[in-house]
Amino acid sequence: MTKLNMTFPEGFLWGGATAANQIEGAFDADGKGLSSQDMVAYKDPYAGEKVDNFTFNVSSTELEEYLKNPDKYKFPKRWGIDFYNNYKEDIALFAEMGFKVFRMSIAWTRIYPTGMEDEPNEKGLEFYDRVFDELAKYGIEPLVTLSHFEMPITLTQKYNGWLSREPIELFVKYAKTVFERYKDKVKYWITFNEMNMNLNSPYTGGGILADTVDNVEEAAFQANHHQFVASALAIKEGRKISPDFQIGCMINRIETYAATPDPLDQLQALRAEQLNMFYPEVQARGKYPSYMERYFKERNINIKKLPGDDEIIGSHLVDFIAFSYYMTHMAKAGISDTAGQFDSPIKNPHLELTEWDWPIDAVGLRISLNKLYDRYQLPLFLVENGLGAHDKVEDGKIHDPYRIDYLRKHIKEMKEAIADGVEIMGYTTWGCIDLISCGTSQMSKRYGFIYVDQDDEGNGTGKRIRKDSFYWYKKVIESNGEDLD
Ligand code: BGP
Repeated sequence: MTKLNMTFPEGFLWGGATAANQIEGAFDADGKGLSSQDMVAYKDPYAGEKVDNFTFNVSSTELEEYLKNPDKYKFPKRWGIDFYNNYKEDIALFAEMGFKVFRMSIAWTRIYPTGMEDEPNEKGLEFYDRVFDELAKYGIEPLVTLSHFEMPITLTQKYNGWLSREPIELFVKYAKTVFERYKDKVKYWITFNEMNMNLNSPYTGGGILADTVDNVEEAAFQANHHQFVASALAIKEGRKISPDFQIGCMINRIETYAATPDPLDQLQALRAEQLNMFYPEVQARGKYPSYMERYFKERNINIKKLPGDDEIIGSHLVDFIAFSYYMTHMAKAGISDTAGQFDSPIKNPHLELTEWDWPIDAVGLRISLNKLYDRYQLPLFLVENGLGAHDKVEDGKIHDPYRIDYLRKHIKEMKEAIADGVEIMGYTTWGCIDLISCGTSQMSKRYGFIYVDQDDEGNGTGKRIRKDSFYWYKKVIESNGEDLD
């Protein structure tokens, strides 16, 4: 047998991933408007308050209350980890690890505070200029998400978010502004983060107040439809602005196994697979897959489309498929469809769970990489993967062998997939620096190589400390994935 190619390609983009609303803080600095994530209040899971670990929705009554009495609540995404003021130190640390790429997002509300202004906010634009220039100093490529689970809260109040068509035009205006401004500084873009998470959390993904609609699933898909059109139109504009742009779509990839060989369980798993693939089907192949017709009919879902929408969607396809990978699910006939949900009601006995009950499945990553590549034959970008854990500081050090172990196993499986023939552009671990959790708003759910001295309530010095995993990842990058010990 000839030797397998088990090495990462030259120029493989190693790095880390973040999102504006989970790191920046400075929520009202320099003209920034309020975003949907600025309105997510912290609920203390240790004080008996119910933390919605999986749906992270905000209701219309909560929103009204938060707007009326903001001082009564804590909103961790308003303070983040103060990347807004600390970006130089943080980027220097990424550079020390040898990052080739840094995934970040732009906060729409820094550029258009309510989404509706005619002119962008220059101060907001300048902030990202500074960040991109700082990255360039170290030769780090930015990978920029235009909308990572946030939009101006004004658009939720006025239009119930992406449920309406109006945000399409406003989003395209915003995309054009940043494409133009940063065309010489940014090459890699993602339009929307994890499109499939609208189903799980219509508020997070679509800015929708779920308690105000009758058919929540229909609303989530309607929002997705508007986002498909907006994404395609943004790609159209992007291509006019720079031929160098590489623009991708993104899903939260959840591999779903049938619980048993029972054909009905297999069918259930196929359904979950189809639903997960629905999004790249539309954005990479350019049309709604036929299997969704039955899905929609059976659930009384009517998607309102305008003439021309299908053509727009079909004419501006993505260059690559980005995805996050954290877990796998199990499917069993008769047990409600879990696809698109974060929570799986059936536990896989072969898998260990994280402290937040997320099943750990490195081999599932290889399976997912193969399936996505077989299906779309487009380069893949693994833009989120990582372990949320409680870290302890001992004598000023953080020993996190559990994180190293998790990442090592996933990187090994990525290597296997490369040997299988899969084309992978890069790997950005989630939360390369500790940040505010998307789902729970906790600081104590840490993913980083860099520890940030801050607690769930925002107290602490904010000091950055290199964890053991920091030195480990540095070696991984230096050796282009050869030294994983
Ligand atoms: C993904 C989101 C990220 C991120 C990650 C981990 O779904 O794109 O924003 O936070 O999940 O989730 P959590 O922060 O809830 O642990």
